[in-house]
Amino acid sequence: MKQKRISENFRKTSETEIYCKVNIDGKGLNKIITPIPFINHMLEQISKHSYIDLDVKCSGDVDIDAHHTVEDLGWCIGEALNKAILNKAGINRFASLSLPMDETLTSCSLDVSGRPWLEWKVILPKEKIGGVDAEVFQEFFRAFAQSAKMTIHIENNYGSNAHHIIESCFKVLAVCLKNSLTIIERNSDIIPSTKGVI
Ligand SMILES: [Mn+2]
Repeated sequence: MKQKRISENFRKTSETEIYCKVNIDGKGLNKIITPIPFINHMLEQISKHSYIDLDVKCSGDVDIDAHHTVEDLGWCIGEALNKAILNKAGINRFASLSLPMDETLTSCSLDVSGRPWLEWKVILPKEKIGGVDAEVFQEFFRAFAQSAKMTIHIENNYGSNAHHIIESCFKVLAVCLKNSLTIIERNSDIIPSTKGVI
């Protein structure tokens, strides 16, 4: 029987305490508990549109600001995902997509490369979104790319509503995760790299 693509992660620092569990071959079920409602809304998007089951329980020093909590969430979820991906045999590996959300269009290209990289071409037209400093969102994606060991390029092509712009970034990442991590059955024992390892 195939090994399940499930993992758990726990991380505790003086700033945050985070537990998360991912199941790549899930149904997009999630239970997200963080001190920041807008971030709950965004993490639910990741789970729902990637079909990755995601449990998150997080507390953090949000009395200072959301920075540590949001960044550490990105790190913790990315790390859990990297563990759950196993040896990457059979996965599509690459995904690229433009995702509309009303007036907004955002593109993501993703490579489950084993090499962390974030290109972030997103300008948010408000200083705060859902009560969170807009600059913190890039930290989430950077930390996620680092610990998930993925190459991720996200570009907001156009749009005017700040909520739509950032939500479309999370949604397009989710769909690219789904597409890149899907296993091609007929090639499920082949690692998609000429190096033989990723
Ligand atoms: Mn929304």
